Amino acid sequence: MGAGWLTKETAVTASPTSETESDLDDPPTSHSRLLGWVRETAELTQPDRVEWCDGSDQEWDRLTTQLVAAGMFTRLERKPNSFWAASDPSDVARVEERTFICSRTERDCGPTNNWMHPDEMKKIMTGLYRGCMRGRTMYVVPFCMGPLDDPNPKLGVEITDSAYVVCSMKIMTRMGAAALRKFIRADGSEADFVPCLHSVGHPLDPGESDVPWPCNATKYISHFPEERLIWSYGSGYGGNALLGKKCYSLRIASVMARDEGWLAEHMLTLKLTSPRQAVHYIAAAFPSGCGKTNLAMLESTVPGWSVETLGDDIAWMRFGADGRLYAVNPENGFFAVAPGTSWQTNPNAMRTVNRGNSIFTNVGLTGNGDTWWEGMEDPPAHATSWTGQRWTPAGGAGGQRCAHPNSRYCTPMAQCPVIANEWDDPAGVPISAILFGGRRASTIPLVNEAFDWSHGVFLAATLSSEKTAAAAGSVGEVRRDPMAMLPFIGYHAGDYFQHWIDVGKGADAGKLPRIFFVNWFRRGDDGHFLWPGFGENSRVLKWIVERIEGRAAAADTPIGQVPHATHLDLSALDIALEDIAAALAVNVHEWQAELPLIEAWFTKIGNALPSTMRDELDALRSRLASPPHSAG
Ligand code: OXD
Ligand code: MN
Repeated sequence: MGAGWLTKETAVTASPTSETESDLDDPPTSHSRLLGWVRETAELTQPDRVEWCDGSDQEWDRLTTQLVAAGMFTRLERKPNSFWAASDPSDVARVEERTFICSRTERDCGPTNNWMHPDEMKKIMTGLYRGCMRGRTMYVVPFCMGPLDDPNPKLGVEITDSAYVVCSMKIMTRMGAAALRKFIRADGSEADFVPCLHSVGHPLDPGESDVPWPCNATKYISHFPEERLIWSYGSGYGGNALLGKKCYSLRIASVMARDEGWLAEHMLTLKLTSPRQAVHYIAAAFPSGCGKTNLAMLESTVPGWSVETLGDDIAWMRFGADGRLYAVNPENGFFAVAPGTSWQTNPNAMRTVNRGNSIFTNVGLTGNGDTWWEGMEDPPAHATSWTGQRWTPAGGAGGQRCAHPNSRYCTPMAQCPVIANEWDDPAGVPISAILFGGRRASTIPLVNEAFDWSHGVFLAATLSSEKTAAAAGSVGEVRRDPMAMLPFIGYHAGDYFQHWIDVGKGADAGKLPRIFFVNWFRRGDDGHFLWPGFGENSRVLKWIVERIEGRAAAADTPIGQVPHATHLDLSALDIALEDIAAALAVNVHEWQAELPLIEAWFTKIGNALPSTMRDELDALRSRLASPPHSAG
């Protein structure tokens, strides 16, 4: 044990592996800020041992074996190197009401986030962290968001007491020794990094046995934007615990992006190739649980058009030297909603997870050692549900589900069969179009092109969607979710809208991505979906690309440029034309009913609402008062 790593009272009680001992005697970096923070954290949290994670396959094997022995993981017989886990039923989703932006002033946090003064939050959480790792291992997990070859890599270190988190971080980020090497720059100076402290908040007394999913009823997911610091306590699940994802790559990165003139967004990125071999890169923002992964891996139903994947959740977009906006996906894996994923809806996701090396949380476990969830083909005769009960296709006790609606698969991007070659290129890909979309049963047409950048920012800033199970709380309620970033903007939403406007103002308008709004989820009067979605969305992508290339028609409506059914390629699509027309309809009365809701939303944003957004709302109101002929 290296002097100073742990206090005397917290001497190692278990017998660590020889690598672990040498890690502690001889920490694998000379980065003084990192070493100081690791030492302080160990003193505060009092773990039994400290382990530096190197991200190796041996480390994965050792930790997954330990997790199987501890009862948290079950090794899957039918998928290589893959594991099933079930969380505590109280720890199944991001906890938005326990997520805080601790900017120095409440003003900078804005009306859409929870705020607490950083000093107050640190006092509360320091109290919670004191001794919180007793009886456990403290893992030090260096990681990089985005390609390791980036000349200016975005580094982080997660300190966590959860081996489940370590294994998940190996999938989701460039984690371990390769990332740690970037902490000392070529000139010998120390690189910046985002410290991310995580504890499940479940210390163990001597002799106390662990529970399969340790967590704590008290939860805090706290961000200190000025310090670029993240503290999380009490949850082991998803975005609450894998701190490189929502906490770093969206909430903290959105603040970095504001300060440095770029965009950190909740967007998938895909590569679309036309039969003429023209390549377009498209970024698309949808709220959690609205099919980003399905769109990112779509199998086109239009002959000759193909989609390759670059990312399914987050895009960082910066201007290149040529004035175009380039996107990089900071992640290394997919952490995607499992239910609804099937050979029919997303065959490429099925192929990706079948290659193994994956962690499944809160899905069903079949009798033959495979996974199953609602929406997948071929239900097993019986399974263990995510709550550990016997489940059969007739339903479990009380009709319970096999998989939790927010159950997830966590799987490496590199093994996706349609991953684009450019996925690990630090230069990113030039974006031709940005799509925004929500889940709305009415009002919003299948596709709509914004008149220009500022109108596009208005459409995005007023995006609305029915809530899904990705966040704890009521499902189905319509809420405004600007740019699909409501839970992820790390500062004042009004300032964020202004930042989007400024990004457009500073750019060459001809080189900016065109902005489109889509809604795959519109329903007819009897409740049926008007548009089949999934692979058929390629028809909408085709129209979008042809618009960009100046080859597709649209009608001017009060809300933007919307195709008629005849403007879309509907060949070999067996759907009633009335349904397509209804999916595309712009009903003035529905939009008039939307105006007071947008007003109320803007009132909530308050004084920081950019005047451009008010001007756009006034312009919409007057266009609705005298609609062009084509709108109904
Ligand atoms: C996610 C989410 O996990 O948005 O991607 O909740
Ligand atoms: Mn997401």
